[in-house]
Amino acid sequence: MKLVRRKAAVLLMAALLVGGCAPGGGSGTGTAPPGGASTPAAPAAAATITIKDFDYGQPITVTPGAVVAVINMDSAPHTVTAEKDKVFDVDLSGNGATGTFTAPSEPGTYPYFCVYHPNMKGTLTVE
Ligand SMILES: [Cu+2]
Repeated sequence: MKLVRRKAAVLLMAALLVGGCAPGGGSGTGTAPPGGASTPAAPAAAATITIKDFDYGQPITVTPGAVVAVINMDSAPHTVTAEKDKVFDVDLSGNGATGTFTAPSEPGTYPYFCVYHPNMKGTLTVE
């Protein structure tokens, strides 16, 4: 883990050096970050549910069929399981495990829960 982070730092350094040497840079006023900062990388998740302390956090709203990312910060495993016909169901082991599911294509409100801890409840709104 440490090694990876260090490698990333080195790469970042290299990128910065390259950027610094690029022509046209220098003393410009309010230089925009080098291109691509706003380009969505790959099929990015429309929203993220962060599970922490046995809580799903704020309810989220997404468009039909959107990809929803889930991250489980707890050490315990959790799921995001739709109450209605399990139209979505993702199981996450603990300690930062991530997963994704596809939001239903039908607009509506989708309550979900954790199969391991049924007192955990959240709501996904599709509209
Ligand atoms: Cu749980």
